[in-house]
Amino acid sequence: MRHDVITLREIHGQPHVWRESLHHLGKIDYQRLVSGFAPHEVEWVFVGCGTSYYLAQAAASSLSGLLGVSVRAVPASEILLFPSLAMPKGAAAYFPILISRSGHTSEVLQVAEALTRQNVPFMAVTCDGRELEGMTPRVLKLPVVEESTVMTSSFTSMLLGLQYLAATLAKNEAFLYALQTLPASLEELLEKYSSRIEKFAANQVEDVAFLGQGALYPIASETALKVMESSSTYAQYFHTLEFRHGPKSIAGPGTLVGALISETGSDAEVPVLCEMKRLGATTMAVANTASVALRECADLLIELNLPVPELARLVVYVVWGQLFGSYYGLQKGLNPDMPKNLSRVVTI
Ligand code: F1P
Repeated sequence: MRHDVITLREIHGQPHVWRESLHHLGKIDYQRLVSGFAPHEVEWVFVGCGTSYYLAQAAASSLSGLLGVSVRAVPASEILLFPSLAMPKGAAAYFPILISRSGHTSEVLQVAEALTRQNVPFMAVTCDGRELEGMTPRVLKLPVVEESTVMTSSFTSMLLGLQYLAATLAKNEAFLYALQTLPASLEELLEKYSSRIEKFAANQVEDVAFLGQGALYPIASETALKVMESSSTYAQYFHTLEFRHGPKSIAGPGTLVGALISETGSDAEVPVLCEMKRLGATTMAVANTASVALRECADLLIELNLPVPELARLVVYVVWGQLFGSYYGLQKGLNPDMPKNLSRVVTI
């Protein structure tokens, strides 16, 4: 692993960061954070930009799956430009959760200001804090110091934080215990697969698509974003079975199709990847356990073997796309620590 590349160091440092974060999360009073806004009584709206928007989607799926409540996730810009679409019953009918690693992103701060003007309480989830943490008493701040422009350990740690909150409200001790096992599991998986991904990144590709269903759809979205940001390669993301409905026309030699295979939907998802393999695409798969068919269809297979609930695997699924994006960027002669056109925070 290239120790001179900060982004790679931080990706490989996630087991340690997760341990620190989980220790911190064990000391928080979640009832105070959400007091007056029980998710069975008020619809929560997760809000973010870029990676933090995909985090918002993954957090919404987690809350919905753990508590059986309806939740929504929107980009901050939608609340600013189309508030009646984003929150049709009016902001006061919702509990907004504003997610921002930096706490400095202009669109998120503008949403915070608008909610404050309307006297609508909201929660902030952040790493750096900055202005956002000073705009509400309800702050979930993760002990993550991340230098890289692109978000990696900040994404996984804030998602762990929101899953920890949801599982606490659900009194789901088994899920909380499962989260505690992830740092050690990731350490072993990084040892096993990191160099394989570095070798796999030597494949030259033109078109890239990552696929996922259910709570893995935002993880596929974030995976594609990591490839775009870290290697300046255009990558798309789709619900797995949606790929057949038109986008598969891109499939062929020179295409990389990556599938994040769920446990629930694997019987339907694996055939999609095998179909793309038959069309000549290069294929990559992340699965918890692989069927014979998947082993035959995946040029690179990352098998997790995690004995934890499916939702508790989300943070582990995203790591391989984080690595692929950086390794592929290096392969193209780029520097993942200085991604083209990007800054660590978007201010407008
Ligand atoms: C959001 C964001 C990131 C993106 C880049 C610029 O930041 O758009 O998603 O990867 O780092 O900032 P934040 O609001 O979470 O700080």
